[in-house]
Amino acid sequence: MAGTFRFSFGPWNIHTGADSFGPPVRKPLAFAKKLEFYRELGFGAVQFHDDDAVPGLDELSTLQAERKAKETARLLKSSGLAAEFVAPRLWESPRTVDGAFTSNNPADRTYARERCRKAVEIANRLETDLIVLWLAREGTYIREAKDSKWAVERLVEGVNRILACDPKIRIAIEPKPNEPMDHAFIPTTGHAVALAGLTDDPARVGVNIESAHAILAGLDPAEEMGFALASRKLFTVHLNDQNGLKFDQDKSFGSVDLRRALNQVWILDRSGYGKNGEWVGLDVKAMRTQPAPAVKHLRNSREIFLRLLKVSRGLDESKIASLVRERDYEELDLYIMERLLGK
Ligand code: XLS
Ligand code: MG
Repeated sequence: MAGTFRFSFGPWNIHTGADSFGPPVRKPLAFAKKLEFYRELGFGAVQFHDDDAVPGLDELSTLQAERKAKETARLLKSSGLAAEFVAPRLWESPRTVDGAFTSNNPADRTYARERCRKAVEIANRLETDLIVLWLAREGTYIREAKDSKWAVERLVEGVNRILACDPKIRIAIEPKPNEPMDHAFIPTTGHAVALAGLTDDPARVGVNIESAHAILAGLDPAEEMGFALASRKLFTVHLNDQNGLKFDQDKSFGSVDLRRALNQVWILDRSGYGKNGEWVGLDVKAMRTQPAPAVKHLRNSREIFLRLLKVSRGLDESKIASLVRERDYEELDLYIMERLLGK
């Protein structure tokens, strides 16, 4: 069954090029300016952090936050764009320095739950039912700092509180094995799917699979997607690429390993991804060398996806089926490589 593909990205993907070793190299763009690129580049939805939609969220009253969320919703509508999800930013505040849901300080855990409640409010204003939880600081620098059983129980509690905020809200947990933490409590799709099963309403808890995060866990993104699809838990994706086990590079989709990218496109397409409204989300960063406004990484990623979709839809399924029946995987190996080489 062929999929339906609409694309989204977050405003943080148009960025100043600052990294841990150097200051910004491009002027920051206002959110409204960034929105102008979406339609032009062929994207239909915006991914949000809670404070992308409501800047300075922690310092605002409920009324002020509500007003700002409504203003962002109006801007989105006038740009002809949808909101894909809202992700509470649980990794920058000093109150999340030791984690959010799993902080050893109960006051920090209360802050995290409150921040998630606000994110649900914002999601309602932006007319999306999806919350993405990247559990950035839910992990340890040293094992002895936290009991991992206790930590998982706190994560279940945190997810249950979000589910209780609104019966329509769904949650996509975004697993990542490390960075910023030394070890994360939910490093892979399997952990995220198992965590969903521990919550009060498992059907409303799924995953957001990021290509680079699967690769950093030494796993294959397409295989992670297969597991999530079989579990009916693939609520969204963050497509990008990664060149080996190092910091999270968020490279353009397919720019390191085209065959690994083909397999992601192929499994999404043959499983009918998108038919229930799922978006093809990107999470990609421009090279520091790029002059402003630096959006070609978004254009490239979408373009590579669409070209690989043509390749996957052009594959001779009956030829593949007979090579699989004969177990002639060497022949199949060459066949796939020839398709990628445009033979
Ligand atoms: C990490 C996350 C992050 C977004 C969403 O890869 O996707 O980039 O902030 O939380
Ligand atoms: Mg991501």
